[in-house]
Amino acid sequence: MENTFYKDSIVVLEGAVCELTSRIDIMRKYRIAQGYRDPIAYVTSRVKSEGSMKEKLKRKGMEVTLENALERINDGVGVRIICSYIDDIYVIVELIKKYSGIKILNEKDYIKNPKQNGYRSYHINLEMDLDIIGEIHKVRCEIQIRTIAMDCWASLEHELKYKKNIENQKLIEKELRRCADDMATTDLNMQTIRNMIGGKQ
Ligand code: 0O2
Repeated sequence: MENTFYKDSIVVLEGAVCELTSRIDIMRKYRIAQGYRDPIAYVTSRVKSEGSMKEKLKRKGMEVTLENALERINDGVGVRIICSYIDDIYVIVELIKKYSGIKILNEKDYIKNPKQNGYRSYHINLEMDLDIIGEIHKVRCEIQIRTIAMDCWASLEHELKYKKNIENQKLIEKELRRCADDMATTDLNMQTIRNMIGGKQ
C-alpha cells in the first residue's frame, strides 16, 4: 500500500514497535524462567494509522505535518500491555522504567484518577533510542497498561465514540460510566481473590 504521509519514517516507526514488543517479550520470558508469575495476559501494538494521526493533529490544533506527527504526538507508536490483575500493572510499570535507552516523557495514572467518562488505564509516554545500523533514531512511543476488564470497556467505548448522531447521548454516557465503575469493582474483587489464593507474585 502506498505510504503518503509517513513516507520513509514508517520503517523507523515499525522498527520501534518491533523493538518495544520484543523487549517486552524477552523480559516476560526471562522473568518466567526466574520463577516469577507472568503478569501479562497479552500484548498488542500498532503504528497509528495515517487517518487517525491526521485527525489527532487537527484535534490538537496542530498543522498536519510529518514533523509534528513525529515530534509532538506521543502515540504514533503504541503498545498495549493487558494484565490479569490491577497489581500486575504496577509491576510492569516499574519493570519498564528499568529499561536502558529510553527517556520517560510523562506518566498518566488513569486508574488512580479515572477520566470523567470512566476510562481507566496507565499510560507511559517515552522516547526510545532506536539503533538502525549505528544511527540512533529517537522515537516517541506510548505504552498503555490495563487489565482485561479495562481493555474490554475501552474497546467498546472507543467504538461507540465514533458512532455519530446517537439518541440519548447523556443516558449512554451515564450507562458507560456505570459499566466502567462495575468493572473496576470486579477488578478489585478479582485482585482480592488472587491475594487470597497467594502463591508466586
Ligand atoms: P485512538 O483513536 O485510540 O488512537 P497527550 O499525550 O497529553 O499529548 P493524548 O495522547 O490525547 O494527549 O492523551 P492520552 O490521554 O494519553 O490519550 C492517548 C490515547 O489513550 C488515546 O489516543 C486513546 O487510545 C486512549 N484513550 C484516552 N482516553 C480515552 C477514552 O476516554 N476512551 C478510550 N477508549 N480511549 C482513550 P487517541 O489518539 O485519542 O485515540
